[in-house]
Amino acid sequence: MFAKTLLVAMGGMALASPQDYPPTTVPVSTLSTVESGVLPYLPTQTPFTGLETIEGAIVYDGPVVEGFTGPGGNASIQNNNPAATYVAILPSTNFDNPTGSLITGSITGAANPNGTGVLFTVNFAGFPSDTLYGPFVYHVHNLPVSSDGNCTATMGHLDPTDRGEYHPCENIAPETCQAGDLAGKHGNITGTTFQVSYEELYLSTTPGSPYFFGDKSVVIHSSNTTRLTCANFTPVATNSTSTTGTGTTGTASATPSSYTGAAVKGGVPGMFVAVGAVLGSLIL
Ligand SMILES: [Cu+2]
Repeated sequence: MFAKTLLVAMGGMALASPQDYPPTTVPVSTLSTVESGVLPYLPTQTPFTGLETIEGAIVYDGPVVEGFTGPGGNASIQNNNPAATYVAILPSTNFDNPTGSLITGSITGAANPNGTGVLFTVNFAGFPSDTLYGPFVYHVHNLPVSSDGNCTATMGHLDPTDRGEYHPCENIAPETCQAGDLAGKHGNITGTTFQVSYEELYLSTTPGSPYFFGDKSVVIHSSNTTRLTCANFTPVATNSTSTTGTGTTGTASATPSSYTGAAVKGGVPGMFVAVGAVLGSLIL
């Protein structure tokens, strides 16, 4: 409720520019894994100044800074990934989507047979107007979706190098991006259906690795950072040969198809559009 209230409130005010971010006059501090990707540096004041967040994410785009990394430096290429496949199947009810268009589909990540990186297959459908609500982006988030389907519970992006998301990811230098920023590295979602496959070098199928995605979640956002829908990655049976992302093989199961009482679910289409227009393109 707080996040949504903040979002609505911001629609009616001028957006101030961050003044001192990233901070240059204080020692860099690394946040915990759960919080990394929300704010890459500890704020020096409470409440934060010049830095707004919605649903745990920075909402202002900073400038592109070539080669910018967090205190953890570049992400490392993930070698020796064990054979494993994980799929996240979107639930039949979207978490917070007032657009009237149900987003469905799945994303599958399988260890590259050569052990380096992960091969992802994305099959999403049902996106509403890109003009009104896009561009849509998606990320691997730090925590699983809660049992009630609440996408906010997934916190920020998987970000083992604590890069943060104030400065946009440069897709020509994916090692500098947040490991979980799949849209930043491989492209935003375009069109009503979205099907793409790619090799992602900076995620791991090794449980316990800071780059491991198999126990985490995927979140799809609209342009104003709203978390439209989300799903947990779950393991696909190791004897399965399917990596097509159809979500019909193996032992994978979808997150609960229905839920009630999501804490920040709400909003109306008119408000959604108005706020989205004000906020413009944002980093989620
Ligand atoms: Cu996200």
